Amino acid sequence: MATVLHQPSAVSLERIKSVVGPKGWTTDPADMAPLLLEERGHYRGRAALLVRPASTAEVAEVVRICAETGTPVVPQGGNTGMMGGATPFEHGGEVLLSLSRMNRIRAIDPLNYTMTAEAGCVLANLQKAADDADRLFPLSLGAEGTCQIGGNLSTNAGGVQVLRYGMARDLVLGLEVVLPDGRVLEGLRGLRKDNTGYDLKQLFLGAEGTLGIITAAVLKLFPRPRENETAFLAVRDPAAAIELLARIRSGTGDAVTAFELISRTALGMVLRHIPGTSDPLAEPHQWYVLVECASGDSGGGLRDALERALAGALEAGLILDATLAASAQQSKAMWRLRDSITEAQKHEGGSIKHDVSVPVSSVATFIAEASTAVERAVPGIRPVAFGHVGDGNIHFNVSQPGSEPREGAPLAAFLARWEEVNRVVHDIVARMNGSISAEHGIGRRKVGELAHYKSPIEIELMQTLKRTLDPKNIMNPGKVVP
Ligand code: FAD
Ligand code: 2HG
Ligand code: ZN
Repeated sequence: MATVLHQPSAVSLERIKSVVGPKGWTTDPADMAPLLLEERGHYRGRAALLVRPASTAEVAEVVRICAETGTPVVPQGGNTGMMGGATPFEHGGEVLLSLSRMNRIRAIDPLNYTMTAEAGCVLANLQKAADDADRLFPLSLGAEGTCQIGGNLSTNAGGVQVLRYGMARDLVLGLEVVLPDGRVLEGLRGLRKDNTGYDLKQLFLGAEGTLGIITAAVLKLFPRPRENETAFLAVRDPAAAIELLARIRSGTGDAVTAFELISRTALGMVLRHIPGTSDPLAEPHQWYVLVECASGDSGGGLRDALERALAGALEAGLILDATLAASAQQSKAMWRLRDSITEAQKHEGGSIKHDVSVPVSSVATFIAEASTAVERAVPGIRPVAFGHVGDGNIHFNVSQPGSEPREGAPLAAFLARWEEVNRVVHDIVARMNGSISAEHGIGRRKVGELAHYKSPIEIELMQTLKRTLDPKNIMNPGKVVP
């Protein structure tokens, strides 16, 4: 845990309060409590002050005072991150800076296919605003009703449409950032071409608030699809799923926007714990795929192409059963099954997460090897494999043995094996030239793992960047950088 040399003085806190005014700060424990608790309750932090600036100028002035007084700052968006990056440490000497009041869409330029939004805009609101302008903002993830674009960019979020549109990083043309000394890097340009030296915005995308605070961004928009098709498929096994992906991609003219693998264990948990859900297929199967295709053409050709590709896959024995959504409502119900896995897994006792990626062609081997290895390490453990396998990204989250009580000492004993189980899985990932964090980042949770798996030169460069941009180490210290 990071230590703080001194608590911020009452004088510096008063200076910060006067910058944001009475609506912009609180020390009320009840107001602060939800923002001090990490998504799954694994970390509960403390903070000297919760500050909610309303403008870039206010963020800049708060950070300037923090730099001058050596007060650490933790930026926070929707607090849905999974690595503890947005939670202050327990020592209580940090200022928690929420971007939630900076929630204006500053501009939409339909002809430039761009939208300029402040960091605190909730992702779903940006999707809606783009849709209202007959455009698509494609970033999409289960937490989209809560997470904020500033958090999405700071974690370089992935989600379910990376296959077609890329990670959050790929959706940014310009960025406005408050640097750790309080100066503002003004880069809100909506240019597709700009080779004027280093692409500085890339430093802050995925930096999890350790190099500066993102206050606004120019985001890429796309044509709004006219036809969407969703199918829920039972597949023979993960290897068949990967073969199927290649077939559907070529059979539909590369119209696949999402391709999600779901194990029966994961679906079973959803059906058990999430009200109003039901099995979309008549018989249970071990492995499923949720696939989504989109086209700019509304002539119905996409459905025909998808059906043809699925018929071929059925004949080849890759698919065991299939259902295509007949309405937007049915598609939504299928997506609800997928998006509820994280929530459902919480009801099954402790779970140890692995957000990993391997080459798409190695997904099936990874799942097989990792399942065998964790079952050997912890007899009875339940691998819950699912996720964005179209990107080679597997959420390999292992649940406590079903026979154990899901609270008290057995729960604590299972979670105490977190690092040990991580090591078993991450060693396999490393052997396959994969990543130990495909999309959730490093935060506080994986700093040790990063130190273990990244090369010394990569760590050294990260440390050099951190020291250069944040010499006083006030910007989310103790996170990401070993
Ligand atoms: P927070 O949790 O508030 O912060 C995350 C990190 O970014 C912290 O380090 C914080 O300090 C920093 N930060 C936040 N805002 C700023 C800012 N303006 N400037 C600088 N630093 C900042 N993630 C995926 O990638 N793909 C998924 O499919 C996905 N699905 C999810 C589903 C569920 C149900 C849940 C609960 C989470 C999911 N996540 C997923 C994880 C999470 O939603 C993403 O990481 C998201 O991008 C975090 O956004 P946030 O606004 O909640 O950020
Ligand atoms: C998802 O894809 C998220 O649903 C969360 O990235 C995965 O629960 C998880 O680990
Ligand atoms: Zn995910």
